Amino acid sequence: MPLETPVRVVRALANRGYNADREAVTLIAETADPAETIDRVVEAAPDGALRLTSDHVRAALDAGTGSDGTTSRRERTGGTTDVTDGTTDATRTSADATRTPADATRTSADTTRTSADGPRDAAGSDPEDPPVSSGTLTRNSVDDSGGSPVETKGSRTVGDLSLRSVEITGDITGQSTGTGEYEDFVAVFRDRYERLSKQLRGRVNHRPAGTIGDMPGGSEVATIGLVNDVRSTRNGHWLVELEDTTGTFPCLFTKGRDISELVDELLLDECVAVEGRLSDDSGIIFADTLYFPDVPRTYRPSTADRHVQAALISDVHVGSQEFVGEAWSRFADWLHTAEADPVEYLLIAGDMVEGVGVYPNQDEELDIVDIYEQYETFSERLKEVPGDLEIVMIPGNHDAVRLAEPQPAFDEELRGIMSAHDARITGNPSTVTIEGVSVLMYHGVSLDEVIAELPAEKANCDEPHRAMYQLLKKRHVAPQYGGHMRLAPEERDYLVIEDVPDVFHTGHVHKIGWGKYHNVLAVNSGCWQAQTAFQKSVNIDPDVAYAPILDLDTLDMTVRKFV
Ligand code: D5M
Ligand code: FE
Ligand code: ZN
Repeated sequence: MPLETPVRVVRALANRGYNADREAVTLIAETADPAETIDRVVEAAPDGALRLTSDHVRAALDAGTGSDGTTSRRERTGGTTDVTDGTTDATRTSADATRTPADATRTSADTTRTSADGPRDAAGSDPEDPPVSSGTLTRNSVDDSGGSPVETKGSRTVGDLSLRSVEITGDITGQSTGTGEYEDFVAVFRDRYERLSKQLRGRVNHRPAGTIGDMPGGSEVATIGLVNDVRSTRNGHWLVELEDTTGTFPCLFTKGRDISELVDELLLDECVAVEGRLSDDSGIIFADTLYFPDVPRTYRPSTADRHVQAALISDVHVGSQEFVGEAWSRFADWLHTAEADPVEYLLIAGDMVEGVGVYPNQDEELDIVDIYEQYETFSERLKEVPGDLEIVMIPGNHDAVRLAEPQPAFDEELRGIMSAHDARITGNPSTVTIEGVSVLMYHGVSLDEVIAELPAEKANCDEPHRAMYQLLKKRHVAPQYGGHMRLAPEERDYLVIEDVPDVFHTGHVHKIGWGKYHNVLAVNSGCWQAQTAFQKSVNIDPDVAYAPILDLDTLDMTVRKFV
């Protein structure tokens, strides 16, 4: 492997799951055999090190140890590296409340809006409960009647800061106990079962799987379990195996009945209940009803006591050649105008930076190759928005934290780089309660899986909010283990949606989509990265430079465009 240039060294390290500071890269590039040096440095690096320093390189060169040094990112980070504490100081004051806009006369190009009595979204909706309103930017279902271009006048006035409140719950940061061992997987699935089966227990009279076979043939019976297997039979029926803490039991969904269509919605490892009749030999349940933990239809979200708004964004991807810096500045400038006075909160659902070594050949499209420089530039970009904004950030799959979910928040070093706004930096997922409105923030890697596995009318990439409805229905942000989504087994399943949120905010798929599911507002927030070569090759057409603005007093949404 020719490794004569620092960029190649960065790429080779990234392939091993490491970042390195510039001096370390230079030291490696200057050795006689950089490939061999990388092997040695990787081998000698302390467990859990995310970034290699010049000290690591020197120590490895001095020790003269040699080995093959191949360690996957997953093995290396398997649940033991997060040590930071996500608690934030409630008494803080705004760092820079008196900023004035760089260019307050700019106008935002366009807006689209929805309201509670907006367009009815009939296609593919939950058959029992049509969503109240929903929208995507690519379909003509968007009601833009109230959304003529708005002139921006005057500059931002900061209101009474004492009215603000932000509370964070469900954050893994500093709580990680997992070691990646088999027992941890047993523990996390047991916790998932305990907490989700509790939500189903009131609805069915279930029996432990291990005892169902002892019941008389023909009995009415119910079972609650994690989906262990879904298989079609030779006759076109579906065999679904459910597992609880006592064993597994097969349930047959006969073809042609309404219930068999629900099998399409099942993902492995999600928790469901099945009710039906036991076969004569007590070996199988003929399923009559399938229950998901779901959100109660009667759910009534909380709202703020005053007119105040939050901007919901994600996928900024600073460091990518496709990062749309000018559009970002237009967004930041708009926030400095009087029109944006009610916007007091900014939520960022992951992928702050492009990262390094995330996808094959990603480095060919990097504008900034050093991960720390990427965060420094992101921090500069963030300084463009008003200093009084309350900012909440979670990491995504491009960020420099462990990839496996739940992801802990940025470590101390990265917090130091992004310290300007005194942002609340928390794990993925986290629930952020803003003036009484609970917002479940999750980056959204599992959406890829939900979209790939489910029929298009239930989940597709042009309507990401439909995939989010499925996660709400399953009461779990990433039900299926394996595939794209990597699970870090912890004592507790942080990915269970224990309490129904008022708002569910995700990103990752780079498409805007929003709508209400049983009165919960689901918002997927688009991106600030123009189409990449990879996205072009697979026909992903991202929604770039839109900012969903949420009214916290009504839970209505306005999507603002800064293209
Ligand atoms: O992901 C943005 C979207 O694009 C998300 O739906 C995954 C998909 N994506 C992007 N690049 C790749 C590669 N190389 N393989 C598979 N899927 C990909 P983001 O996390 O922002 O890159
Ligand atoms: Fe992204
Ligand atoms: Zn992502």
